[in-house]
Amino acid sequence: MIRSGAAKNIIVMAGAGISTSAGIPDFRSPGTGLYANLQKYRLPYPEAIFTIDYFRKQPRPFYVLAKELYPGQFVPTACHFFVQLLAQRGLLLRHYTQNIDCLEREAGVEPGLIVEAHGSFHEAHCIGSGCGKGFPQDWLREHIFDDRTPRCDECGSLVKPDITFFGEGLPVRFFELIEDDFAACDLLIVMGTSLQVQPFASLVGNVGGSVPRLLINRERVGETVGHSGGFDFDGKRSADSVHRDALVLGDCDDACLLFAEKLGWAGELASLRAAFTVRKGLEAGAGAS
Ligand code: CNA
Ligand code: ZN
Repeated sequence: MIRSGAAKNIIVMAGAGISTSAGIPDFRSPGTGLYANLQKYRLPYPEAIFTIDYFRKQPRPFYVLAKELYPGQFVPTACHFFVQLLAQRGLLLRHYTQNIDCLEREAGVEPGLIVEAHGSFHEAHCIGSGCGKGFPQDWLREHIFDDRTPRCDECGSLVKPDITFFGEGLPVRFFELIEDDFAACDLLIVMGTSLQVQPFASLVGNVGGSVPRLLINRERVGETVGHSGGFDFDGKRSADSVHRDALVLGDCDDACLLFAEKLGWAGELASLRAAFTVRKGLEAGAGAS
């Protein structure tokens, strides 16, 4: 479809799995996922670390974790650069990510093409009722790296980066764009997500009824999301004419490298990765001097 020009409004939906090879653990992979490694924070239950009510009472575990995961310390993966290749060729309608690591920005994808569905570290606000004062990213970053809990200078309440916790609404931008984007989509690629978090997960059902959907993931997921909108890899629910779901079970970097090769883009993908390394090296050099 990409080669023939039939797909030119591609939406990518991504989750933590596209960043695990960068060294950022996902939530749910057994043994290596964040939830499996949160014992040291003595949480009442693992998801508490991203739950707004718990955060109001106990903000430290989140801030300790935020320091570990803070954007800028990791290198984008083959998946991120593959998305940037789609963008460079004018084929990317939008990249919807649940990730808060900003690695798609780091890979060069322009912010207008990205929807950070669960927010990001780019801005921060006071969560005191009736306050909501905004704070710049650098200020927040300094607090996180100095192990100081950020507090509002107006009302003394906690300041939290604008990442979406359980119990909070998604960013306005998400709701502003989904309707038109998914109506215009002609190929959906879903990578590295367990599709367990709503409303993100049910977006797979928002593309047109015959639009091809590809899942690249280590495990088979998304067959029951939404009412009838979930994947139908075996064609059990669909007539032959609309059987349009495909599954690549495995590592998403491997799959993106394979796709790049099949599309004749392998050289470009390698160049993007090399250019990133050079740029970071120059930045580090400039910082040191
Ligand atoms: P999840 O629930 O942890 O699922 C990750 C999925 O990716 C699982 O199905 C894994 O099998 C799969 N997976 C992991 N590594 C690979 C790989 N290399 N190749 C292919 N598949 C792989 O994570 P979701 O993103 O689905 O959950 C939504 C949460 C996770 C969002 O709210 C994120 O904010 C949150 N999160 C983000 C990050 C990040 O920003 N990098 C890290 C951890 C969690
Ligand atoms: Zn305040």
